[in-house]
Amino acid sequence: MKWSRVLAVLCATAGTAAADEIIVPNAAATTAGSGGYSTLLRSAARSYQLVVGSGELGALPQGSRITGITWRRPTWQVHAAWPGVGFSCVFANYDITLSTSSREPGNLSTTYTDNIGPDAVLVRSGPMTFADAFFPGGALTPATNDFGEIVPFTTPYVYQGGTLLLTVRHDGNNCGGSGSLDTVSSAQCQAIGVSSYTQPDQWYAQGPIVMRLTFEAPAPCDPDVNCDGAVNGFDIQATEEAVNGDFSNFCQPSADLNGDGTENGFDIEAEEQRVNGAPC
Ligand SMILES: [Ca+2]
Ligand SMILES: [Ca+2]
Repeated sequence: MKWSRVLAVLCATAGTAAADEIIVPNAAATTAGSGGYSTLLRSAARSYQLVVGSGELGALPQGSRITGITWRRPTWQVHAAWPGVGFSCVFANYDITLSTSSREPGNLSTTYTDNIGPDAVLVRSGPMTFADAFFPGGALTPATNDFGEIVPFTTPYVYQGGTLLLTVRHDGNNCGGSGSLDTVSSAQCQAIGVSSYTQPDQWYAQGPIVMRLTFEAPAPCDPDVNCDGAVNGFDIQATEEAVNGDFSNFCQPSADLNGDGTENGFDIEAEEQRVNGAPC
């Protein structure tokens, strides 16, 4: 293997975005809840919204791509795994939207559409199957249950700082069973919901259901995008090529240099500015 090839491999490995996780509320990582809500796994239609203040999102770097979500069973009493080995619960429509929130925690509108910020992304929609021990059970407070399997997003949401708003709407499941999930309070979190898949108004208070988000942090900023040890016009050229699909001279995992979720001319512009001395 040529040395240049070794360098390229090392560079690529170092820059690969590893999946990371954040538990919200943060305290839930070490604190079991004292209750549970079945809104998200209810047999009948339900909708749910949770706003999270930036104070709970310190471990979610700006520019992170959120790629999945999961929750966990409560522990105020022992709950079995849900839906249980040999069982399967299918929701025909299980729609999850992430966005910023136009309202701070404590100030959500009871009309859920008023709370959704302009950057909303429908991160998944359509049928969702929960089968076997999707959400493990068996633990009792002060222990916590393991989080469930990850519900993957088909379109990631890029977090750009500030509040985060989760909106989940489903039309019920085919198994007739509801599964409750752990709740832990935080002054930075407020949840509301409604007993419908479609009703926009008159949402009422809910407990903040503990969630764990899976995300890919943005690659550390290094303007030497072709990994030749220098920062110059060749890096701009390599960025242009990468934006056009040719990554042969580009050693970072993504050409989304400005972290807006797409690879385009703005990333070439960002690289030009960095080569000319702009801070990363
Ligand atoms: Ca370079
Ligand atoms: Ca970009």
